[in-house]
Amino acid sequence: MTVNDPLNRRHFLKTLGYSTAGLALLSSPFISGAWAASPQRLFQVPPLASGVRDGKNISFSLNIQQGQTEFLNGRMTPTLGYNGSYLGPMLRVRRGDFISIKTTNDLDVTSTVHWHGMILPANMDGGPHQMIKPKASLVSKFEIIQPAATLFYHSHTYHKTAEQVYFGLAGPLIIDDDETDALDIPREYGVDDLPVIIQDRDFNDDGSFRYITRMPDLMLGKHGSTVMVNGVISPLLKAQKTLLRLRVTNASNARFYALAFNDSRPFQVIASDGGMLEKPVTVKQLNMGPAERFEILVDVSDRKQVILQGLKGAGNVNHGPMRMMGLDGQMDILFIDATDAKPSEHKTPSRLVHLADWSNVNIAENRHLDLNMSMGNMMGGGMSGMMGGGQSGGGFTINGATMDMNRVDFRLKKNTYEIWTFTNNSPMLHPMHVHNTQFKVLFRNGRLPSPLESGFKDTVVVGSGETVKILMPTGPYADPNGYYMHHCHILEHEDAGMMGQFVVVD
Ligand SMILES: [Cu+2]
Repeated sequence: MTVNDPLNRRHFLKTLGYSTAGLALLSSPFISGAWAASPQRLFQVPPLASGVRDGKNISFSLNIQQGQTEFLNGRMTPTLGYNGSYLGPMLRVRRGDFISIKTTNDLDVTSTVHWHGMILPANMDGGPHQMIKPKASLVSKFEIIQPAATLFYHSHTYHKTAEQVYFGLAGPLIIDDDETDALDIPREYGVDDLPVIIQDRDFNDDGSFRYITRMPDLMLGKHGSTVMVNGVISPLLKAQKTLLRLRVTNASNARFYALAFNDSRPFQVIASDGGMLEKPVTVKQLNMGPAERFEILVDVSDRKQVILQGLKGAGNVNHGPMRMMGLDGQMDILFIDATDAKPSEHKTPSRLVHLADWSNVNIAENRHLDLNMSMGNMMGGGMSGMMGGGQSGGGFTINGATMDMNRVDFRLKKNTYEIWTFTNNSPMLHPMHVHNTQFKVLFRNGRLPSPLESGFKDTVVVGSGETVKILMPTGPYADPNGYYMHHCHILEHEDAGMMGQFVVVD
């Protein structure tokens, strides 16, 4: 169900107490304006987690729990969340902090919590080797040694990541630092500095989430026809300031977005996955794969009403036979009404931060990662084969293999740099994520990457037929028995085995 669906819109309006009799004549009875579709609910800011701070030590508690969430008026959706019924609180930390997070699993199934984008010891990474059994707790302790950035955390449970994230196990995390604090950009949380966590979902008639029901949900990863921001379907943000900093996180299982405003206004991209760019990049459209983050500045000083949309044709939705599956369509993601916005005290700076020059670093190792899918295995193994990955051969492979918890694919040396070359021989795009690092994209098909890929990244989209080279620091932590993951962040692909493991040694 989407807000663009006129029948549902009628339902929304009724539940809001509006008469729907003259609906066809009303451009937007919700607020004044000329929007073709109406937002149903207000934008929600994820609550800040109440950490206990003692100098540079800060501790948090997370509870993995089941709940019910009312996304649709009058219908409850069974969901999962951290410290709430759906998603999790904002964890806000500072470079130089020593953080300690105690996560308790109140579910009756095993789960994990992975710190996506964080440079940290392998045994604190929260991947499939750090399972939290039902009713058990796990403490993650690490130092924040990387620049200000918008990260996130989510379940990384072996073969269950996609399902657990879909039902709600993800949450936002912000790192602050002095360099970014010194910039003249919006930074008032919940006022002009806003997390925008984008997810797509499908609903059954009873309000429950519809998850995997057919082969394409596994092949392409689960796509939903309803889009949510911070757990609210296509919400309305009443802008308080005329310059907004949106920390956009694509926390969808599989959907790619081509973000643009409905009036095609330009906006500035100021940060990618791992932190600030050197200078803002002005765009009218921003493509995002699953797990990618971009911070954008949006000027709404014209005090108009605009819609952040996902344009048609993004990512894998038009892939071959999947074209007929109805996964594609324009989505109204976030409605922004700037009518009452107060003048911002900030403006878009011409320069942001200085990024270290890695052009002369020594390369300790070159590695090649061949991304592929094997149709034969997929057909033979069917749904269960793909779900099971591993033993059946699975469908999606890295260097011909699917994930094996007992196999180490790469052995990296700590405090070095490596070049990884991803070659995608499959017919789909894959957003490839590497744990414990923030890398730079060196080349895309032999060419320099776009300015949007000039900053720190932990996830890079590799299109069908593309070759992407990244330059990756291996980080300061060594542990021959601690496993980090590298994988496709289409979560159904990850669960189907498109994942490998590496260790970092002295
Ligand atoms: Cu993939």
